[in-house]
Amino acid sequence: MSNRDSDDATVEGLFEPRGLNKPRGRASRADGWVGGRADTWFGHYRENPASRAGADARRMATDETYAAAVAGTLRERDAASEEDGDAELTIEPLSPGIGAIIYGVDMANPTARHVKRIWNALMERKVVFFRDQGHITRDEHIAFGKRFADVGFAYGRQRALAANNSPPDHPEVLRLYADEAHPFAAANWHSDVTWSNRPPLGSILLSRKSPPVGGDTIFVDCYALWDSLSPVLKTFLEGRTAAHGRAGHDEAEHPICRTHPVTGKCALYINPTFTNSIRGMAPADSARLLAQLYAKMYSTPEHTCRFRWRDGSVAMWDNRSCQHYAVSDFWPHERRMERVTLVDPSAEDEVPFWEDASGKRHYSMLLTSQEAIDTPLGYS
Ligand SMILES: O=C(O)CCC(=O)C(=O)O
Ligand SMILES: [Fe+2]
Repeated sequence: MSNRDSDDATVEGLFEPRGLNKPRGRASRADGWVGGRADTWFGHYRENPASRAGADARRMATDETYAAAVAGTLRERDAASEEDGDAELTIEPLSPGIGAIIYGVDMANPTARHVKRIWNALMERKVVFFRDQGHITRDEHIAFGKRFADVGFAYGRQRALAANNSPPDHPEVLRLYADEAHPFAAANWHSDVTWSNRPPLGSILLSRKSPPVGGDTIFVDCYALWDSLSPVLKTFLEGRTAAHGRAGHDEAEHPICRTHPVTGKCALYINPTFTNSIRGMAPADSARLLAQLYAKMYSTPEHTCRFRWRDGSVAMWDNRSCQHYAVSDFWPHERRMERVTLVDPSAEDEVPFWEDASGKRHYSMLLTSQEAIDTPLGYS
């Protein structure tokens, strides 16, 4: 693979076999701990500490002082995140890169300071969790969501779907209930509602009843997924779009590198649940590249955290920077979840976009009518 770092790689070149478990080049700090992976391909670059620090991996490999500074930053960050500096809250990372459990919050009565701190933690950690919130009512659940953004219907903007799984008096609440007679879990990797051009900003999922074992939810950091692609693949994908949804029904075209409206970072924004194809590629090439990307995205535990539910536990995720997967291993037990869905009050930020080097935003597009998107067929 001589053209590894050049800009002229062909699509075919991206898939040349690289051989299994062969050492490639000089191992360096910047390569982190990833070696000997059987699934390594050209698009797998580095699950490296640099990506977690937002640092320059190449410079780390050659500049020891710089690498030491990056190490210092990470040490400090991991230590600092254990304590908030605000005696009321404790923030405990669930993994180095994604997820944190926040203690000291009563969701029925959060202070303004709590709200600010939770929001900042959410932007940094992509998903945050709370324990022991089973006492909150549905109204309090909704009110908590309104402290951060607008609260939408069960799937965000789509009123038509709300009736399916919402209590009649609370169309904002989505019930995700499973038991022996009704097995159900969203056991597929996804970001919510990417068949719409206005997917939700995030969700706040509360466990009303958890199984005694199983039914965890896994989250993956989509910034890290983007960061750890090879430079050639990033260049190839940047500015490209993919179609999501069901053709002719509810379909939207989104940037593959989605710029986050708050952090400005790029998240890898495709998922095997809703994404159909990469625009501008032959169908076979698109299918192959998506398959390779998914293999990469969902086989990197370094970029994930896994949350074990208890009654009253809560997950609050940023739907723009992470994806999730509910593990369907808990049958025949009961698992009763209730979700409040956040939508972005800013019309400019709500629609996904990729921001190019000149600061211009390239927005997602509808592939069907707005009406079709807003009255979809329903997803089970
Ligand atoms: O049940 C879960 O853990 C997650 C369900 C889900 O995908 C969602 O609420 O968007
Ligand atoms: Fe979901």
